[in-house]
Amino acid sequence: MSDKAKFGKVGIVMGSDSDLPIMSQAAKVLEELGIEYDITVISAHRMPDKFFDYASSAQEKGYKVIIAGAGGAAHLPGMTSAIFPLPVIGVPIMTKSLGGVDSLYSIVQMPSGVPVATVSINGAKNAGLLAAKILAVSNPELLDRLLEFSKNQKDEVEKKDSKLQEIGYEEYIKQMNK
Ligand code: RP5
Repeated sequence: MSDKAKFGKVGIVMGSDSDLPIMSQAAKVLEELGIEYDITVISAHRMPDKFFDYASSAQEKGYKVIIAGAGGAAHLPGMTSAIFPLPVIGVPIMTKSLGGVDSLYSIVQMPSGVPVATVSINGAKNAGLLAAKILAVSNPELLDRLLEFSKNQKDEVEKKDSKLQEIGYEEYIKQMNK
């Protein structure tokens, strides 16, 4: 077993390659934490047969969590949850016409009995972190990595505040806009 495989595999799936710039943020954070994943484009609407194969074979292929991103009439996460028995995290993708509220409502308003853990519009990084937290329930080593991740975030904010105290807000904003 590879080092990554020991935490369990995450599937990242999205409805279109236009979702990739956002969905890649989930991949990036899983990579940082050393979690095995794969990332794929499968449209529930444009290729329903292939989508069904993906969702119905996912558990036997070893996926423990699926992160599904889609925009507009975003049925991919909900339909994945209808078929795949383990946790599904939905990422509503921002849309040009309705700002992603269409995606958000399509994903978050699941009927009782078929849950999708929905993150914010374009919240793919948090989807990756949430998948990691789900896997960490039974993986103390992964939990340690998540604690380290949180500590690094805290250090970053503290560094920024020290700089603000040192140079003042006007200079800070000037430097931000450079
Ligand atoms: C959804 O339709 C996809 O998830 C994407 O967000 C949206 C638009 O797809 P494209 O027309 O860019 O392929 O299925």
